[in-house]
Amino acid sequence: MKMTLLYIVLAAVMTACGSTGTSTASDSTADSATTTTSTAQPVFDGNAAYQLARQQCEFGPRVPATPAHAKCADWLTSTLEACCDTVMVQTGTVQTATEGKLGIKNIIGTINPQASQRLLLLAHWDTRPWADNDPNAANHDKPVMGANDGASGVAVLLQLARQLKESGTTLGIDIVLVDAEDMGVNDNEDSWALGAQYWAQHPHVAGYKPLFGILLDMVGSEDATFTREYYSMQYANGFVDLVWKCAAGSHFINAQGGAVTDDHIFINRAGIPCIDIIDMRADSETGFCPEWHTVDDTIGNISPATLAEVGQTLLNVIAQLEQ
Ligand code: 1BN
Ligand code: ZN
Repeated sequence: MKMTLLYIVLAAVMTACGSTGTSTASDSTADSATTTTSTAQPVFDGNAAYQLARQQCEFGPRVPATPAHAKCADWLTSTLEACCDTVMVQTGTVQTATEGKLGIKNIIGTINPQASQRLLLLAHWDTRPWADNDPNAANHDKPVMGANDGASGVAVLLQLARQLKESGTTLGIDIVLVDAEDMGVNDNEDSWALGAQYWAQHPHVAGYKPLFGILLDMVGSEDATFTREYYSMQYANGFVDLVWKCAAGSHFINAQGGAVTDDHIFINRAGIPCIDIIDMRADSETGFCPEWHTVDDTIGNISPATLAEVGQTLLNVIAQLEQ
């Protein structure tokens, strides 16, 4: 029965983004933040999203159990409160691989709580305590600023919520900002995505069952390549088709990409088909952008135009699911 509903939704929207003229064209300037559309579709504001990424970075690295993390949690909560119908902060305790037990906060904003057709949107808001991929070993114990790896996905979701408050939507939307994604260690899959694992075991609503989930991770680089991530295709290939059809620019590449142990793995295991829009690089040793887990993951490497492309893609997907 559940599969039938998903099939009907996908069948109804599969051809939609491609056939309704919502293909987009970027402004001619190189770092333009504004994406224009050929329909009456609302336009996502990449400059506003950039400011939201910058504001997160102004707290400093948002490493769990630090004052910057606590202050940013309060700011995220009040920022969501301004544009969601309800906001809750889910607190819990998780076991880390290297730091013992840790208190976490997942911050959850809900739009249209009464709607039965729902979309789950996720991004991690914490930042990694160690820049352990930095080319300079002296930086390996320093925290990562996480302008891309943390702030970028959150910024797009905050701006999206603002714009949906303005435009209205009939869809139910749940924005889950998950904590403690980035405290993992090599060769231990379960040491990553601790906030998402906690949420998957303790959903904020009993029996919660959205149509789909979309995770954003590292969506701010000027050179981003968003290929079809491996586990997203394993768990939710039809939805990957839809999202890439709704893609609002050339950073989205309709080809299979690499696999990543990210928050979406645990959401899928909990029975919610969830995809990951993540910048993966076929030509890099790590599989990610050069700033990944280095001290160079700073706001200077964030492009308003890339944020705009990702946000516009989400607006296009939402428009299709509304129909
Ligand atoms: C994504 C961004 N991830 C961490 N920061 C997930 C990940 C887990 C990436 C394990 C590589 C290995
Ligand atoms: Zn990371």
